[in-house]
Amino acid sequence: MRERNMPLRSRFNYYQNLASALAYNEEQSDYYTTLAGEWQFLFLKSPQDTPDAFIQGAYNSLEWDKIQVPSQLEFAGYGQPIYANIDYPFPVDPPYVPYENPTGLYYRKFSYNKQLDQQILRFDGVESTFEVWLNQQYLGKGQGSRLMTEFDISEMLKEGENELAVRVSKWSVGSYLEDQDMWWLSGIMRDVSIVEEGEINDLKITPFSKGDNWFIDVAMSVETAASFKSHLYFQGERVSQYKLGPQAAIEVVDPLLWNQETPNLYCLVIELNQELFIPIRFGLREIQMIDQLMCLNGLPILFNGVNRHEFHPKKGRCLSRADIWAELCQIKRYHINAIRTAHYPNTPYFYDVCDELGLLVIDECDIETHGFPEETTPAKDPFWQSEFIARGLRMVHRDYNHPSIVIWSLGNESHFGENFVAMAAAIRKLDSSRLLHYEGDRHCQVTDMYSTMYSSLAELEKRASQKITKKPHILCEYAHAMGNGPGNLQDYQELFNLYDSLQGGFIWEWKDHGIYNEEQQNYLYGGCFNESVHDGDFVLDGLVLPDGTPSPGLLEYRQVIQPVSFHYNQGQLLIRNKYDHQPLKDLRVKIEVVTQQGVVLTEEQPLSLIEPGGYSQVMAIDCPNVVTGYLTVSLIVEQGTAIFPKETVFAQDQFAFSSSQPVKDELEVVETRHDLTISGSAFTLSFNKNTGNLASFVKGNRELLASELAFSLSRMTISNDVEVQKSWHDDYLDELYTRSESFDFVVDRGTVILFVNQSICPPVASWGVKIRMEIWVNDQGISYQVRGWFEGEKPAELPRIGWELPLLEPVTQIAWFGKGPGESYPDSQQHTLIGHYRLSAKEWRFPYIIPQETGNRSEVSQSKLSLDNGQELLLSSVGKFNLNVIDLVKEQNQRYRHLEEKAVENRGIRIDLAVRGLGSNSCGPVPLPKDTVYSTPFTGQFTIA
Ligand code: IPT
Repeated sequence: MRERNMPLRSRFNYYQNLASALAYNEEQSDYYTTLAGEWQFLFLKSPQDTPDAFIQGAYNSLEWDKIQVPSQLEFAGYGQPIYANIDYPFPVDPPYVPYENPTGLYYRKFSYNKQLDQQILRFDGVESTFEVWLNQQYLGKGQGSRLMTEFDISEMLKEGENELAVRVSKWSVGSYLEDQDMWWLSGIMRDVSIVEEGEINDLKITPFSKGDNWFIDVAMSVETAASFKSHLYFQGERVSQYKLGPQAAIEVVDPLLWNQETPNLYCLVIELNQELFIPIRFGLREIQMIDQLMCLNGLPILFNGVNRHEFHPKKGRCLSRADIWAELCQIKRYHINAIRTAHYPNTPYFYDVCDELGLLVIDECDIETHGFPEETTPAKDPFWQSEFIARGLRMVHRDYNHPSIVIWSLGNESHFGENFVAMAAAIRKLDSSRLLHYEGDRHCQVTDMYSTMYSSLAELEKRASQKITKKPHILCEYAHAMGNGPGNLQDYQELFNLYDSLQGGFIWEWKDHGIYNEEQQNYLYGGCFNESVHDGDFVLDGLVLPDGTPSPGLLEYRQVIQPVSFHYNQGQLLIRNKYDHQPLKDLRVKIEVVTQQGVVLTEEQPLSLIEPGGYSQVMAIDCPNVVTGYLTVSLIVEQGTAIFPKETVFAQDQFAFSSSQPVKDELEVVETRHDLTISGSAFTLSFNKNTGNLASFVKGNRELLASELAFSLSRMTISNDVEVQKSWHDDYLDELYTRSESFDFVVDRGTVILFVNQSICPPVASWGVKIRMEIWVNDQGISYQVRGWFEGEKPAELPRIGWELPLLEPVTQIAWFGKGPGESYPDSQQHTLIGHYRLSAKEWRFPYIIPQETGNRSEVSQSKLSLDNGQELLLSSVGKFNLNVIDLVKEQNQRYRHLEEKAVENRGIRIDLAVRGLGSNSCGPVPLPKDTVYSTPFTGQFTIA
């Protein structure tokens, strides 16, 4: 018997005219006939029980049930679903499967009138194996549940009535490669169709650029060397015409590029004899490794992704076009920009929608052998090699033309071995324009990125800061969304933002796979079908319920990945567009201030277009009678789209609000290579662009600073620092070097907002602190908003976290609102009370006989420091800080214990976010964990004026 399986190729369609070609919906093609609908059906316990009449083609002698195609048998009432994560629910005895093997015999008649020379019978997905007979003749078999199988039926298809019979079995040798964590289901669950074709059998488009010019390579598989008329369309308009041979490279003039934010799609329509048209959509984009980062058109990608299974609570993996469209619009609405097709190639229409909406796709092959131990894993067994390669090539051939696919994934949870090496080589040979992924390739032997699952924040931070892998790192799965959760999304996102090499991740997973139970009106999970092997509710681990209802976890994800950042300080608001390509437009700003008394201000204003990466103007928020409250800023959609309906809250944030004086003063800003100088009527200050620190602050024509306002971690040790002092000394905590990693600023009339990233490290070691600062300068002062992270082999505990402000003149008087009047530390402050205090610098410290740290005042929110020359310095915070006035000379000499008594003291001010407790470790325990300062991420806010 000759099998009629077609060679591998991309999936495309012929159309009867240009208009239908451009509509890009195969259902509108005269050369596409779906065989979906009602079929005759017989359910058997095993393929071995197949009646002879079926094999002989005596279909009329059988008593048939009915079934819809496509559908899943278990959802149509035939057999039971089984939910198992890792274990195979049948004996692991490859390549055999048990006699008990739920099997469906499908049969239908259809009438057909041939129009063209070639007819192909196409199956988009059948779980897990099938054989086909057309008009009593055997066509061949199919395997690889989520891959396309095509048969050339040109010779066997008859004019008029035809008979098609298909035998589908749930278990097959292929099932050993399909052990994904999901329901085991079966049946013809994707479309079956007949497509008619002209002489072009395959068509591939590969975009590429040279400088600013963009081209596409067009490769056609055609028997003659004919050339074809072709038309290039963009948004329904024809932009050029070409005459193309089987291999051609053509330039796309005035190119508009494709990316996840602005998914500009072109359509090339090849015309054959004015009567056949093949449209292929493509996007101008290149995926490349640049400086060890995965880049799309030159810009590093940050995957804010989800793993998505195809699942519907009433249909299993059999999704309609409408289901897919709605689900992907929802995914985009939550600002998710990427999908890993966990863990198999999806139904073809999925990729059309991703191309159109702008979703980056990791297309994953239908291979998972989780239930095998490492020693016997199929990845290492030559028996399976050809099937590994075939599955990889079938995926890449089928999906080649989709711009949304940026990465091919070899599969999931199948250990590693030669078969993956061979598969990767075969894929690379076929397509070098995408990157390769496989999490099981722990040493990146064949993959372009290091990929892990569920890595802890500490693990990620360690790998990134110590540059353990040369290749970029993604989390192909993280944040397990089972039940209530996941937590820490903000922390992951901050790490992704902090380290270039962390290129984001894919939450596990999009949707709960609960099966809807009509009778009880609830959802069923593993074990509910009396499966002997099952994994219970582990199948309910999505960001949305089975019906798509968003969980709080999804709301959290949307918040931490929203493409807008809001910046607020003392009555002024700035909005930033974090998109790389897409402007923010058609949005209005809604402002609301709420206090204990209720909402005291609601205001809306239009938002002018903000370019990608750009900022709004600084907006003044005037709410005069409010002392403290909360400000909520929302961007509301004005012009609805399929993704964002009108009035959707596009992005939102909230800030502690305190009313302030309106900014009046115009500022003058001068930037040089080294400095940024800002002058107002009352002050001039400058930042050192190399360190990112405030380097000069001139008030009333006199300089205040002796040197830069710098981040610091050390203090003089106290008698109770017995256990920690040696390591702190060895860690050079008092000798930090500050480097500015980036220094950007926005000037808007009376306000300058600086965005400064710093890297701060001691000598000898390679640990350090990463600081992200937002500094607002206006006539009210210099206001810092800071976030910081420690990286590398950092000390676990620290004396303090804060800043030191070295002054030219000594401090003479200190007035403050906070705890006092005496000094206080986290574990010794019961004797102090919040109040307004004033002390002279002489009274500030306690005269311990051995000089040591003293003088901290906690929970300070305001302070006025008077200097010897009569100048004043004001410190304040909407939160609270620790304040100290120190003797810089003594502090700086402590390392070598050369305690020189100098005449001038009190020249340093500390603004600390955290200080360590005292403990009694000179002869007793160290401070309690709650009073210990750990090298964990921190945030803070303070204003200097
Ligand atoms: C990981 C699987 O890849 C995924 O399919 C799913 O099972 C997920 O876990 C948990 O829900 S594998 C796991 C061993 C990390």
